[in-house]
This record gives sequence, structure tokens and C-alpha cells, in this order.
Amino acid sequence: MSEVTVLSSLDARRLRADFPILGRHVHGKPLAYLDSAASAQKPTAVLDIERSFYETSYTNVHRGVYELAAEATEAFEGAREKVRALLNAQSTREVVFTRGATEALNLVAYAWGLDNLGPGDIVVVTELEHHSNFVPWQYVAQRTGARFTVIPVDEAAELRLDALDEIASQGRVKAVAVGIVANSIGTVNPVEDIARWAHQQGAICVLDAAQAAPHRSLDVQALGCDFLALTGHKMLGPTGIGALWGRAELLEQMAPFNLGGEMIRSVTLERTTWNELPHKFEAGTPPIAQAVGFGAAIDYLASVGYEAIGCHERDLTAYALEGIGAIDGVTILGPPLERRGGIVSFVVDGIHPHDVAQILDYEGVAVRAGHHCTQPLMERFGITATTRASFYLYTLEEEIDRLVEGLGRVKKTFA
Ligand code: C6P
Repeated sequence: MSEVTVLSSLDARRLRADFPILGRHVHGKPLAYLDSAASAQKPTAVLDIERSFYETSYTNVHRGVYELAAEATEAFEGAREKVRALLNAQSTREVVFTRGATEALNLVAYAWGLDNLGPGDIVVVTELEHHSNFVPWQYVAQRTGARFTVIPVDEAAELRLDALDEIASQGRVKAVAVGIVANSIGTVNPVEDIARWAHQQGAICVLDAAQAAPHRSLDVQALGCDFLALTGHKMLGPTGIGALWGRAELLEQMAPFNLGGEMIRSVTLERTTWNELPHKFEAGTPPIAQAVGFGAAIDYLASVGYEAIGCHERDLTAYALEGIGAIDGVTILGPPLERRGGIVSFVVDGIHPHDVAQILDYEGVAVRAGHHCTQPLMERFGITATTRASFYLYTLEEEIDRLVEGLGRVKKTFA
């Protein structure tokens, strides 16, 4: 493949030593893990802290008066503080732990949407959205009689902001929910502009940061949004943990989402009152060790540095766009490098993406094939699926070479 110099300010080869799974083989070949957008691999710092937490400090949180309970609660609340600092949120009261981005987005759609939407109101999402930031809004709009609409994309899968005036002319825009980085195609959206527009309409702005938070630093105050959803497993953390950041005054006004233990202040036969933020939204025993692991993942990301991560991924993405783009019969979807995250989605003429991914798997190359939970976007481009390669801080240039070589083999097999 052609000569492109990859200049990285992080040493991915050295970092890989922190990720035990990257040393394994698949079908007799070294694993080339190019599916970090689905879920990231875990460094020993995260694995070790979860194990040592269970071995030394584990019990339920916010309940016991004994030493162990204090230690567990401190570790859990310490993780919340790490999320607060990561997002530059004003207070830990604004950080609600959830099971992931999906639950965070459902929380807002239900707890805010059911009480604030009605006929004549408009809920706006985009054609790029992951189903987690699409279906809850579509459903809650149907439940409340609000209108549900999308910001369309152009041929490069970039948002057509020229459609905003037309959308605003159709009623009262009350909620605008947008992903920062689109998972299936990699588009980086102008979310500050969209947040400003949303507020001009008197709407709330909800950002899905599931594909952004692993790769770039985020400042909720600078972004100007009202809610933001994260998921830990894409950020080197465990599964089953994520967070919703929300502006305190909105969270305070909202009814709870789940009900049960921990989220109450008092319960009588007649009436229940709610706990203070953020506990009002955390019914039941939370994912405690997962939160502690998430905190360790945030520390790990900070130790590498988002700037270095971004720089490394940009170089890899440029390299992949050039290498994959040079293959005859392969079409890459999505925007140019400048407005793209570390994601390259493509279709191979006449070969189903699942077949592409399967043959790549025999070469040890793990990529995702499918609609990536973005069926409306697939429909927009008249396809049902793509093959998607996605990169992270541990990805090597030579793994992209193996992907490109593998695609040559795919074409030969189906010739
Ligand atoms: N995207 C992908 O392969 P959860 O499952 O709750 O951790 O995250 C859901 C989610 C929400 N928003 C975006 C933009 C996402 O990319 C995802 C998860 C994975 O692209 C699995 S479908």
C-alpha cells in the first residue's frame, strides 16, 4: 500500500502491553482488534482495581455504618467525582450512574419527555443517530402526541443544518437529541451550533457522547448542552456502567425514572418522597465495582492524554482512508478526515458485509458488520449494512495493513 507516515505522540506498541487480550491469537493469527467502537478492550489497571475492590473493600454502598461500607461508598463516590471532573460538570449532583448510554438516554426521554412533551411540540433527532438516541424519542413522542422529526444528512453523511428553519416552522421544538460522533459512519457533528439553535427554540439539547467520550475531552459547560450520555465499556471501562450528566435544575424538576430502594427520602402508606440528586435517579443497588473500574479507566485515559489519543487516531484514520479507499470496488461512506472520528465504514461491491467480516476474521482481523443500530441511516443510503473498522489508542498501523490485505483476499474469494 502507498506510503503514509504515521506520526503518533503516543506509543501504541508500548500501551498494548497494558491490554492482555491484545496478545491473543484468533484462527492461528494475532488478533487485530478493529472494533473498538462496539466496545473497547480493558487495561490491567481496570481489571486489577475491580479485583482488588472485590477482594478488599466490597459491600453495598450508602447503607452500612461499618468500615467496609464506608470504604465501598468512598470508592463508588470517588468514581462519580472522576466522571464530574472528566466532563467539567459543576457538581457530582449532576452525575447519575446508569448501566450505559442506552439507559441514560432512556432516562431523559422518559423522565423529562413524558412530562414536558405534548401535541404541537417537536422532538428532533438526526438521521445519524444510534437507535439508543432515536427509538426512545420516537416512542415518547408517540406516547405524548408530540411530532418526531429528523435532521437529514447529505451524501457525505453530514448533517444538513439548512433543514433547521423548516423544522422550526412546523411547531414548538422542545427537545433536540444528537450524537457527538456517529457510530456507524464516524461523522463528527457541530454539536455546539446545534445546542445554540436548540436553546434559541426554547428546547433542551441532549448529547449522546458514547462515541466521543472515549476519544476526545468533553466540557459540558462549553458544549452548552443540557444532558449528556456516556458509556463506560467504550472508554476502556467495564460493561454495565455509564453515566448521565444533566443540569441540576432540570434533574431537580424531573420525576424519577426507576423506583425502589435508595431513590426515596421517605415512604409511607400514603406517599413517597424522593431522595436528593443524584440518588433520586439511582434506584436499587448500583453497579458498584463497575463504577470503580470506570473510574480507573478515566484515570488511564487521563494518563495517556486525550490530545495524544486524538492525534494517534487521526493518523490511523488517514492511513485507513487512503489504504481502503485505494481498493477497487470498495466504497467508503462518510465525511472527510477533518470531520470524522476513528471509524471507517465501507461496502464492497457485490459482497455482503457479513461475508467480508467473516473472511477478515479468518485472518485474525475483527471488524463489525451490520446496520450498527442505525437502520434509518442505512435506509438513507439505500443499503442494509456496512463493514466497519474502528480504531483506538492501542491500534497499530500494521493492523490496518492486515485489514487492507484481508480485503484483497475477500475480493479474490468472491471473484
Ligand atoms: N454502539 C456500536 O457498535 P450502550 O450499549 O448503552 O453502551 O451504548 C449504546 C450506544 C449509544 N450511542 C452510540 C452513538 C453508540 O455507538 C452506542 C453503542 C455500539 O456502535 C453497539 S451497537
